[in-house]
Amino acid sequence: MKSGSFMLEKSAKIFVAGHRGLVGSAIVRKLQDQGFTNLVLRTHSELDLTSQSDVESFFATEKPVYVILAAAKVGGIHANNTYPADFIGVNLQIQTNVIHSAYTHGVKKLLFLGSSCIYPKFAPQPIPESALLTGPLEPTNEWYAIAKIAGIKMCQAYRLQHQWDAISGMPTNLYGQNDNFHPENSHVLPALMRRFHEAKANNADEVVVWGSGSPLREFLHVDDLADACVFLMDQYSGFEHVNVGSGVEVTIKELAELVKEVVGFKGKLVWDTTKPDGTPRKLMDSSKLASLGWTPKISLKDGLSQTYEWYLENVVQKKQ
Ligand code: GFB
Repeated sequence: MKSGSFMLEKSAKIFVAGHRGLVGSAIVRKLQDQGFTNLVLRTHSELDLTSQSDVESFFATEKPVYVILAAAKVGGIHANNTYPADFIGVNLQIQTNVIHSAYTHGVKKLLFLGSSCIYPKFAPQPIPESALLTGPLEPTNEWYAIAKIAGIKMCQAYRLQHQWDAISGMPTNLYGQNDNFHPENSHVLPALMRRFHEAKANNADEVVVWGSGSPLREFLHVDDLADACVFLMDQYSGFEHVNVGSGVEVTIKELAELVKEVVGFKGKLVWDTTKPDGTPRKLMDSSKLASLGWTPKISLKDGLSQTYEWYLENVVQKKQ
């Protein structure tokens, strides 16, 4: 199957798994903006994706035509390190159930989403798709990474054996509305946004930031990722997974300064070096996606401001 051989019909029944999360909710917004009218959505309490029998009967009854698999157990460096069993077990269950049932029940095409942590800790930078399985993983997130690698391989195996159109997209570190702002278990960007906001509200003098500040991270706004997902569903039908990055990386120190500025906190930063740094750098090589014709649009500065506005309206005001 070649790239560009596919066009999504606006009335096609599309199951977006994980539609309440950061990624799934952005994909739903994007599909609705683009005029897709037949989305199938299930909350966690309506459909437990870790249950093989529930997922089987959902597919048998609903018979979606396309699937975007954005449901996953996700979290930042601390959560990954603290709940390794959940990160490998829940993710393997969800993706195995959804991919297998989607194939069995005649889904035309499935998009599986992973993460940049699938790559070796010391992969060449920027990281090309071909770096997969070329070296040891970063220990703080190897459980999650192994699950995601299994998902990519499952899509590839079903394509090889059954000529089934399952593709994989590997986003870099994401942020945006509907993110998890938990103080310990979230990713760095929402964690810092909340900490700076609360420090400002409480007139605190300082904010604690984890690690050394030197790791580099690439950040992509989730609305850009959602746009890339629809693009891939529409345009790409290849064997290899596709990196989805912004090409823009900052040190954690630079990120902390940027978030501090957006929030308007005037105090100082204190570095807690007892906390892990994780991978030193993970900049995606997204040239394959660029060569297919997709590039991101939202700058980190704009994305941060939008996310803070959303946080103020949807998290802070709702608590009051
Ligand atoms: O975002 P984060 O948790 O994920 O951490 P990873 C990125 C960097 O920010 C690390 C530092 O160097 C952290 O030490 N950091 C500083 C903080 N302050 C904080 C804080 O308050 N909270 C957090 N969370 N970090 C995750 C993986 O790795 O990235 C997942 O564990 C997934 O599996 C995800 O792949 C995209 O980029 O290190």
